[in-house]
Amino acid sequence: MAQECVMKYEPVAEIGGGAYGTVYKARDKDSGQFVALKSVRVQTNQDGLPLSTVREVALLRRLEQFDHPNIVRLMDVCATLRTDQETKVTLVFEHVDQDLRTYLEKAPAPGLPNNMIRDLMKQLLCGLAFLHSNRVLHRDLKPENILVTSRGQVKLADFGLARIYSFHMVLTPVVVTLWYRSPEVLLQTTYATPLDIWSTGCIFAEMFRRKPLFCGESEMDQLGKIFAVIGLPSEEEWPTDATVFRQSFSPQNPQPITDYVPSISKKGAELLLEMLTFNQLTRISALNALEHPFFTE
Ligand code: 0RS
Repeated sequence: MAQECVMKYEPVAEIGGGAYGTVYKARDKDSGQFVALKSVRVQTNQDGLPLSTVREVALLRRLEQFDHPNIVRLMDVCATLRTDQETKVTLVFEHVDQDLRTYLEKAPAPGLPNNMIRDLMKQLLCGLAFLHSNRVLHRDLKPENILVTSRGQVKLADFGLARIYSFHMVLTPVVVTLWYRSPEVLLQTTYATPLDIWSTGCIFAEMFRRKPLFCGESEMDQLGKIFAVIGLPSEEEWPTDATVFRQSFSPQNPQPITDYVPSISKKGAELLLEMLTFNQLTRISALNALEHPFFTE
């Protein structure tokens, strides 16, 4: 890692804050180019940075080698010693002007045309298939961290730093959105790549609706809102290691998804239901979703 590269950039504006710390828009003093700087504080000892941090940064750099069109570019990583117990790790990303949340809000009524949704979804799934094929989970996919360039290119941001974050997260309690969280995460059972497909399904629905599909205010409320649409899973489907009792929810049958996403096509509704499948083992994968007839209709 470069020892000191903060001097190379001058901050322009704060882009956002969250559990991870703060992201800044900055200007590269040499090239004049805009970048997005994300700093994370990590605990250090005599041996330097924790191995987990070194591994996560190494993984991000390995992914970078592929130059995937739907992943935000990681341009540089810097480490600055703050005290003998703390190091500031700064990740330097390419800067993208817009996030999907703003992009959807700006779309004139009646919302995004179908072919645009199809194109955005295809790119989102391409980026996700790439991460998953490298055994990387995004874990927190939402419209705020899906970036859209002025040419309509989708780029995934804010992934692959789960272990670096954990130090910072205990220090800065922030409200994290539950709206895109999968049932297996809400039930605190084992999870894997399908968790990102659930989030993608929620985002897919939101592209048509122009408002979120499941707006829960707590984990239980979020699960209740999900089951009100997909139905309460059967006794057999309920994970044996779930920390929440199935009896806590009232029995519900699956509702027609078109009641919630009226403007979706028939093929689109089929794909959406395959993404919003309770059982993570039968939920569609990113690669299979890309093969879905929705993309060729
Ligand atoms: C109203 C909540 C929203 O260029 C944006 C960028 C943007 C970036 C960028 C590049 C690489 C990140 C950002 C990044 C890194 C954590 C992140 C968390 C969320 C998003 C990006 C992250 N508020 C206003 C619009 N907004 C999101 C917040 C934007 C708008 C333009 N360009 N990020 N976020 N990594 N780590």
